[in-house]
Amino acid sequence: MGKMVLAVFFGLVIIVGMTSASLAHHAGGVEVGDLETGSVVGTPFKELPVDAEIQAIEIGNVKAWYPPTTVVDFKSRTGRPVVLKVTNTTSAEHGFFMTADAAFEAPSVLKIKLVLKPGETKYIGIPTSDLFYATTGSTFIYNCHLHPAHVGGKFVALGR
Ligand SMILES: [Cu+2]
Repeated sequence: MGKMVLAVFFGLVIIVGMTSASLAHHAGGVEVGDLETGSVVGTPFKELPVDAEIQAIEIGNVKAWYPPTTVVDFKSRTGRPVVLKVTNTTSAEHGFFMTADAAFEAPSVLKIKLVLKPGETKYIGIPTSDLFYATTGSTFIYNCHLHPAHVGGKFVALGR
């Protein structure tokens, strides 16, 4: 009987844990994860098209996020979240930091920050509401918060 109660107790703990995880899920917001396990606003990354791929590259001594400009066209778009695939192709750790262009910065500004190990790929899901709430403009900048000399780029939300 004692064992039975214990089993039920553990069962409840697991259910409570799952509920809070799924609540966090449906609350929306920017999500960073892997293709196989990650999701944004409840939709797995593998079911969403990738809007842009951004890579940390090294040419000689120059470190850069490539391409220098990423454009996503919102004119003919449904409300699905924006999905960015970021890959570190180099042999050192690099940071990906994306935020609204300072000139258009709103009080509750969108800030995405992650660190990629050498060779690592991550998916970033951004609900369109988060993207547009973040700024009155349509330009975001991305750079590496680990290396000041690491050349960054610009994300343009076209036609919003
Ligand atoms: Cu870097």
